[in-house]
Amino acid sequence: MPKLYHSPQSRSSRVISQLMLMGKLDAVGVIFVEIVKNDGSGRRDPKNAHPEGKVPFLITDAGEEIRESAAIMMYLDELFGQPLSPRIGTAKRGEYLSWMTYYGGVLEPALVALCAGLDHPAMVGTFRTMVEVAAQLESGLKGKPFLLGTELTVADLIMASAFQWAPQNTPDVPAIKAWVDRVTAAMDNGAMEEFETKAQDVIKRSEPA
Ligand SMILES: N[C@@H](CCC(=O)N[C@@H](CS)C(=O)NCC(=O)O)C(=O)O
Repeated sequence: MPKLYHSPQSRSSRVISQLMLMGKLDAVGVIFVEIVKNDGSGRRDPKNAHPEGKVPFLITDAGEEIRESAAIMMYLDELFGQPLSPRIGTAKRGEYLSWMTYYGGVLEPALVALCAGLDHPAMVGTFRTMVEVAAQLESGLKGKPFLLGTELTVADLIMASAFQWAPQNTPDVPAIKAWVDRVTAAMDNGAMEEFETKAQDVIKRSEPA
């Protein structure tokens, strides 16, 4: 059984949402770990196998280590028969891969720069800003409910997660707001809340005295 290192209300939560949507949460061993938060609270958990103490982190049945949310989410989708992505080799797979890597390669840096109040020519030249990200999203969503068309995919889960955490950063574009709401509505939010509460309890109980 693959092992997933998870910390509640973090970037690994979207992997849990994905597993729930695929009905495969029981097929993965989830290990709850603490992480250091941006405000300095928390701690690096010695249980966490991630080389930098981050989450998510996945160890496959073959013992291979996978880091980065996009890689983990694509791996799990493929492992369980691709219920949440266009089949490999078919139309739209390229578009799917583009959004998956656009998330970590463009959206996250642009969003972090915005949150940090960073306006540097090297950052803008390399990644652009959330203004361009919003324009790309708006054009990508034109005439369709989800990024790839009528079906929700892992690309929607990872791209929308940025705005589910920090709704104040959602671009003020009706089509983007409606899409984030649609992705949220497709998720099992009740089960997710219950799972995160349980994870928090387990972590609290295992904290060093
Ligand atoms: N690019 C990575 C980022 C992972 C990441 O930074 N995760 C945060 C949780 S939201 C973390 O583990 N922080 C703990 C730390 O930086 O020590 C991914 O998407 O998987």
